[in-house]
Amino acid sequence: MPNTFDSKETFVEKLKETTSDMYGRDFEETNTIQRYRALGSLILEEAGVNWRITKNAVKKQQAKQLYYFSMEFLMGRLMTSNLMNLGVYDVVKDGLEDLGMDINELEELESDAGLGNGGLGRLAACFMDSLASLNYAGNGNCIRYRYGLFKQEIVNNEQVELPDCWLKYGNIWEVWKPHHNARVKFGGYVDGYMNENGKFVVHHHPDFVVRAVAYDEPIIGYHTPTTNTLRLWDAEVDEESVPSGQLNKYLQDVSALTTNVYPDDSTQEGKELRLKQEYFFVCAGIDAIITEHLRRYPSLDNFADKVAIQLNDTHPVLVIPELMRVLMDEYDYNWDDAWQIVTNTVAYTNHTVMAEALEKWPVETVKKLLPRLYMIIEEIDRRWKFDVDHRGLCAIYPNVAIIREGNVHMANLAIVGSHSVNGVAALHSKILVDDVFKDFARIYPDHFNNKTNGITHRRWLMYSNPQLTALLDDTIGTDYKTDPRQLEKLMDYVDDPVVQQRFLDVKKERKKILAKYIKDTLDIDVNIDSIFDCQAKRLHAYKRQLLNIMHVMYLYMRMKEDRNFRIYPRTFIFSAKAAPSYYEAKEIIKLINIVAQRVNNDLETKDFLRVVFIPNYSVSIAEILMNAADVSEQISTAGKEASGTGNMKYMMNGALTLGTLDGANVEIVGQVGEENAKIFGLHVEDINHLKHENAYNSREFYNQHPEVRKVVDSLHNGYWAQNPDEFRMIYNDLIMNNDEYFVLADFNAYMKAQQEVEAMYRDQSHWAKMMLINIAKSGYFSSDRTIQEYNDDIWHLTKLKY
Ligand code: 26Y
Repeated sequence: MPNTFDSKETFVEKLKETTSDMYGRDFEETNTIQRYRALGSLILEEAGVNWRITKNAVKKQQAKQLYYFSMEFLMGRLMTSNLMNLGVYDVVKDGLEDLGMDINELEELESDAGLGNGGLGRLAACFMDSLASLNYAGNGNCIRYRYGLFKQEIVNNEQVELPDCWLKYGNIWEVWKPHHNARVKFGGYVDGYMNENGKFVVHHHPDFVVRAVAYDEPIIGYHTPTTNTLRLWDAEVDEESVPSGQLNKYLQDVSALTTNVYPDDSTQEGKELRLKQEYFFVCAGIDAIITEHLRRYPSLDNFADKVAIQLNDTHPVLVIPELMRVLMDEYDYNWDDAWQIVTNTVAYTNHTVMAEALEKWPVETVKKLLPRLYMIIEEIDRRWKFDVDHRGLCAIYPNVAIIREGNVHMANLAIVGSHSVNGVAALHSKILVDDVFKDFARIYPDHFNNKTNGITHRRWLMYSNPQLTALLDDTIGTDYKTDPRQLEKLMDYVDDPVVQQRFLDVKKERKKILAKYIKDTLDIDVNIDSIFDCQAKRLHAYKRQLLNIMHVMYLYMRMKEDRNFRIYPRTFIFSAKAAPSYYEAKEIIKLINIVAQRVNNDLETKDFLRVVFIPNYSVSIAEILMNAADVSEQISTAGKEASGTGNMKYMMNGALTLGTLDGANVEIVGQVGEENAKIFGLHVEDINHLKHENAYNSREFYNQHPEVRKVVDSLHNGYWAQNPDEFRMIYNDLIMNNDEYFVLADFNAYMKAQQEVEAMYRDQSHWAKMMLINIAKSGYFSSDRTIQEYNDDIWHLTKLKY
């Protein structure tokens, strides 16, 4: 029998039949949602074949597997990526056309899986794609949140949060696995006794027990059979554990565990629910790994040879005490042997140096919710203290303590319990070693390493930018698809005027697509011949969207004052969600929207200046925004952005980086050369110096710089809003609280850099050359390279063979 995707004819037949069978009506009578779901089931069926092949290969080759534990997976949509990775996109597209349907229509029906806040979650998704595409057995482990991060609308210039109902039409990729389940126990108390062998036998009497149930999604590699698994855990009732007379409360508590993504990537709040979520998916994930291991091998002695666990930041750090618990309490290991296994298995990635985002939990909370794990954490800490003392370093112990001043410091636990600690860009990793974790680095210099982030060039170039892909295929062939470093071949063409023009045309095509989206959703006309200047990322003070909008305010005010001052037409595009309780960030969103309204409606300036705030930033919006950009704004305070990954997506699609020497920007400039990016602003050393010497006074700075003063004053003198208190928080942060993120300090340098960008853009041929160089050098930032490095240095998996 021919396969579904062998030809468009077989596909059409199969789709009609499946749709009819699923919905019990003639195909012609079915609606698009039904057809979409039927298509999903066909793809899943196809993936299922490879899923089985992969699982058998893992078994037969006794392959070591990676488990990527992450609280967040920002997968976005999977239809296009799955069809293309399977190599059947054109068959489906043509078949649907024969049925009078447009594939885009079905692609658009899919909701983004927005199970995350931002960079860290999207990184996890890119890693999944690279692992499978490189033939490594790599599994994701997370929570099946019923609602993604909130949906953002802008009402009266302000952010409003609405639920993100991503499961509205179901999730066509998931397979419910009720037989994969685990009991997760919380609260209560622990007792125990010494058995005849002198071993302490532990009994946990929990007061809340839920059942974790697995939903698996196939992760389909690019043109290879390898199909890995992303496992999302749902919480269900445990029928035997309903406290008597408290059914409703119990049901609510179970449900709350998986209701939504904790919508915060900045502030540390003692939210018990988040800690429960963390333990929930850790406990279930470990249980499943152990069960699978024991199905394959006689004992857990070789666990660390067959399993690698990567912690995506500290959110899943409970893996360390949980694995200790299981090994000791359930499989009778002694402490030292268990500790060997745990530390050889686990590795930790840090994604932030912001003090407020380094997780710490009150001892009381941990004790109350996870009494047995707390005992183990205490013992880890006790032995760690002993170890540190033994090294003659008792003076530094307070800096490396796991439990200190009534809190459990999760990063410290992660470092002590891992064999590898990495940052996500060279500069960030250096800051970890020199500053944030310097005392640990003294003790364990070999544990620290860098793994500069990457992005999957399949989604972010090949699938989201087919125009550029076609042109690359034409110009340098297709090797770069499996070996992204081959993009470098484009260097032979950077001076070729014909090639330059064709690339400029592609960029214009992408700008048109974004302009149409802006028109359709916001009813704003933008000029595609203007410079598209984009900043899209979570809203956070350190990312300094404020610096960007203050510069826009400056340009507008200056054009209003001086008829002779006119800029090259520019469209400033913002997109950003703010954590719901992060008021300063929300005020900045309001400021951007108020400025946009004024500027876009001013007949005198609107041919030169447009400001657009695209609501509800998400993976799908990034897919049309990044590749339309001319200028990529990466303007964080130096030392604060661990890496950034948006910067890489822009670069790969030929935008110029306008940035500070922060995160991976440093490496982007390293690749393209200083003349092919625009770097400005204070360096980390400058900022450290200013801080240590107490040498920065933002008020003085404001007094001395008339341009800065004018913009700051406009925040409260009625220029933008009648209410003088509208932007009070922003004003206070800048002037009263000494401008923690050095916005004013970098303002003049930023303004000058922007002028230089404009001058460069005016020379289109030169601009095209820079754009080509950026694309040519972007291969380094493919997550295939990143994953290869993780594997070479940390995981040591062997590629699956078929
Ligand atoms: C503690 C908790 C509330 C929390 C939740 C989410 C803390 C942090 C986060 C998320 C952090 C995050 O997304 N970090 C970003 O990781 C990217 C991938 O490594 C980096 O590129 C980016 O610079 C960093 O901000």
